[in-house]
Amino acid sequence: MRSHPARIEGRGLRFGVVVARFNHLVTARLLEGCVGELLRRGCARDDVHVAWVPGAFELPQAAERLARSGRYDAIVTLGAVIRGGTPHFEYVCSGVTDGVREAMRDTGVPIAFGVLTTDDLEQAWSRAGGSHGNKGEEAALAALEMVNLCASIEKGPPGDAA
Ligand code: INI
Repeated sequence: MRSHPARIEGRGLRFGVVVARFNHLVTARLLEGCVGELLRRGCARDDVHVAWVPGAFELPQAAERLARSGRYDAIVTLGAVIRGGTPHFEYVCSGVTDGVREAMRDTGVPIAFGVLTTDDLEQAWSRAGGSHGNKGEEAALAALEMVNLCASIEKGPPGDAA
């Protein structure tokens, strides 16, 4: 049996990061976490390109454009959808989750989902650098792992002669 290694290595890779301006105090912290993780893993600062969009609903379109440009090894989407008193929350949540999934499926480029969907602001804060970590960092790690896995799948697992 041979395994594809789970590698979290960013050297030489280029990332597009799309971040929603809505709830920007939260999303700025997700962005900080995401970029920090990419740099810690060896990415060059100039190889991380950030695009802001109005809200989470717009993330899929920008993510798809970045993916289709051919300039990036992976994309990270960052947003914070916080439940209000109306069904709007559900529409934005399903729009962004379906949209990001479809963009990844249609382009074949790894697109990490760093979008918080929480009942209140407190839950969002705790996941943007608080007691529940920083989901921006987690999304960066997922993107890094998927890029490396896709590359390994292309060339075969280590030691494979075929
Ligand atoms: N966008 C968010 O990113 N988070 C939210 O919590 C949110 N709420 O609650 O409405 C939100 N709405 C805006 C939406 O993403 C679009 O930008 C807007 O509908 C214009 O298309």
